[in-house]
Amino acid sequence: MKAQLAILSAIALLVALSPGARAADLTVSVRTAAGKPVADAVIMVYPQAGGAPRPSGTYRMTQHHMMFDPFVMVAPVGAEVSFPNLDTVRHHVYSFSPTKPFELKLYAKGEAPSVKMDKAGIVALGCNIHDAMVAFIRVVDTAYAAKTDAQGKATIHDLPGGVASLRVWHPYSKAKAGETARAINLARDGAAAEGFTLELRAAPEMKHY
Ligand SMILES: [Cu+2]
Repeated sequence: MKAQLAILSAIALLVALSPGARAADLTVSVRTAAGKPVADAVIMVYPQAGGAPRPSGTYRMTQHHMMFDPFVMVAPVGAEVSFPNLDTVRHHVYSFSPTKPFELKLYAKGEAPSVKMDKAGIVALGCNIHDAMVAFIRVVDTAYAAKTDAQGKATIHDLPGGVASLRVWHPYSKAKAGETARAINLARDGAAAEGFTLELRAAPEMKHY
């Protein structure tokens, strides 16, 4: 009898502690007050249950037609980001951001120097030669991050259930440090949705974070 009880309470404990065999999907939509979809907003979820990012795949910030592509990149801490130059002109990529100050001195087409993003934060990019070239790398310390598409939407899959902090960052958001946050409580499975309204400033001249 005692053994049976022990087994039963062990099972109850396991069920209570289980992060859930299934997980939640969260879709976040971001709009301006006027209802316009906001692309390139970075959605970050920090579940109380944790989850650290692992760099995988390739992270490429190309220079093409005198522009950076993508405009906003989400990269996990530890990611090695390459900066391939696809233009016939030379570029000189730099960042003054405290998250990762660096400089890639003038380099030509076909070259692709890389930089390791070793801490979380914002890395604003510029080109010494072409002032109009601007882009951002948001280095994240959560496994659950994505950026919104042209419809202003991003879906983050396989989130553990429970309490989490949901953060939204956009390079031109008027919020403090460009970031808005709220606490959410995710069901153990199924789909959840959240919406944010951001006030954006007009794409400014190069701003150094
Ligand atoms: Cu350039």
